[in-house]
Amino acid sequence: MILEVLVYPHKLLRESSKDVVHFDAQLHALLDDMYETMVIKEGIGLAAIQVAVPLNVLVINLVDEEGVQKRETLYEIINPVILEKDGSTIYQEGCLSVPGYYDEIERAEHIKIAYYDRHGNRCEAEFTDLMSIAVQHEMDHLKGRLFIEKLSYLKRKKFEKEWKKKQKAR
Ligand code: QAP
Ligand code: CO
Repeated sequence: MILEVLVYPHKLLRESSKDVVHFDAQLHALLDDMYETMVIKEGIGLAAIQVAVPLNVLVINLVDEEGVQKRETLYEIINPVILEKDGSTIYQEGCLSVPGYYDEIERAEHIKIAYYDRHGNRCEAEFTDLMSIAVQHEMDHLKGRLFIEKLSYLKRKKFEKEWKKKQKAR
């Protein structure tokens, strides 16, 4: 099922999400719906709060060198915690909840996380490059934070002005 993706400045996007307790059929349905929604909207990452579900659940599916999004490379990440992070990298980020806007954001280059898979198995993984950026971006959603909050004061002001103009135009 395709879900509605909340768009900035929806107030739910500022909400902190809660840990998943039951790794049941309802969670699996949520993960499947999030995946379907992300792919159809041409996203590479989606947090549950973006579809109005305040749970610590995210899906990430990068595209390969040919630009193809293969389901085998899908990550379903539940209740993640950062164990280690280091380095720094800058990337032109976007977000399905802030459609049409992209800007450079600085994040840790490398992270190590602990999380659970859909069956409740505890996992650990280390990420660099785009996957590291994507996990950090999506984990921010779980705390109610959007990438535009990391912009400098002036860039944020410019963004707000452009966003208001765009809202009026639609
Ligand atoms: C988060 O972002 C992310 O503006 C996922 O019109 C960002 O999937 C991970 C999208 C940067 C890694 C690096 C954005 C689709 C998708 C738009 C997305 C749009 C259509 C964003
Ligand atoms: Co986002």
